Amino acid sequence: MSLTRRDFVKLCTGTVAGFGVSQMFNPKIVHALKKFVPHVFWLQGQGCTGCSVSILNSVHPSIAEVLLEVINLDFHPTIMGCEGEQAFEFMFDQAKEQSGKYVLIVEGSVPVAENGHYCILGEVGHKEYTMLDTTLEMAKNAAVVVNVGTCSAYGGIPAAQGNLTEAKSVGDVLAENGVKTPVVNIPGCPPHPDWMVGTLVVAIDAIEKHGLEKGLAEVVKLLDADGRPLPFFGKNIHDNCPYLDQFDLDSYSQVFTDKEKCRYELGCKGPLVYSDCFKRKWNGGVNWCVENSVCIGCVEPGFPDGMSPFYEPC
Ligand code: FSX
Ligand code: SF4
Ligand code: SF4
Repeated sequence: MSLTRRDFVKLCTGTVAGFGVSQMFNPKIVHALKKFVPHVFWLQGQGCTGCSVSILNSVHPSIAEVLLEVINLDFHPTIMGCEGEQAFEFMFDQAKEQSGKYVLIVEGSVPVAENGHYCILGEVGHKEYTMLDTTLEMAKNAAVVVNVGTCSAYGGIPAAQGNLTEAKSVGDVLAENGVKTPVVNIPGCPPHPDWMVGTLVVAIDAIEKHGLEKGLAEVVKLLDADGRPLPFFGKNIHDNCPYLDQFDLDSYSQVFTDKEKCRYELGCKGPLVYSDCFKRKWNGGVNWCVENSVCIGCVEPGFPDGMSPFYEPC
């Protein structure tokens, strides 16, 4: 089976015949991607590790397939066997070898107060590496920086009101320090595994077809003004919600257990939110936030402050 890039984009939106809608990356597609297996380094700053946990729940392809066939994951603080100085040195050595060709994935925001000392990732030869230092060092020679989760994409929870550590998004930190590497944001608190794996698959496919520079330019064309891949974040939740007819009838649930009516009066932020949760759903397609509770707008740049209070209408 051979798929065009258009098919891949359709696949992200769940419209290719023969593939399911949710958790739909068929292993055949992964097997079709053989030539370019990028080296990937995954940094974690201020976050809760939910983004890592979410990608570990990837169903199709399984996380084992992703790690063994799609990417070459050289550094991930939570799941790698190696640790400490040895792991950090390996990361820097590999990054030097793969300069300009590797993918830097960042989870969590970057605190810049006190010269970045609120978040120290490691140490080499008694030199401390803060999240700030490490992100800048690793981003400047990456082919692309992929921010997973709303914290790295937009600041998220660590950058919410209070923000004593001066947490910032990776994009802001790179821009303030003159690092011009292309940035892709995959928000969500946490992001859906399909959004992360799917973006990597689409990027690898584009690079295989067009080469590194042109392939990445193709990926950048798929992004919205907030750096999000449109195939996953191009549609408004409310406009596509199964409860829209209830909203139009002013028929609203007053309690979470009433699953027949629209959740607007319970605080649903669907009208303000762009993502494909209404169709993709979560946990292998079992359910999604609106079915059991409300959408709190976790993929939006203003989250959480701009979506608060969560349980009052917007
Ligand atoms: Fe943030 Fe990742 Fe929210 Fe958590 O660490 S996007 S706090 S779900 O998981 O960065
Ligand atoms: Fe669906 Fe929420 Fe919009 Fe109601 S307010 S239609 S539950 S997205
Ligand atoms: Fe986030 Fe809303 Fe999607 Fe739930 S439904 S994951 S709160 S964007």
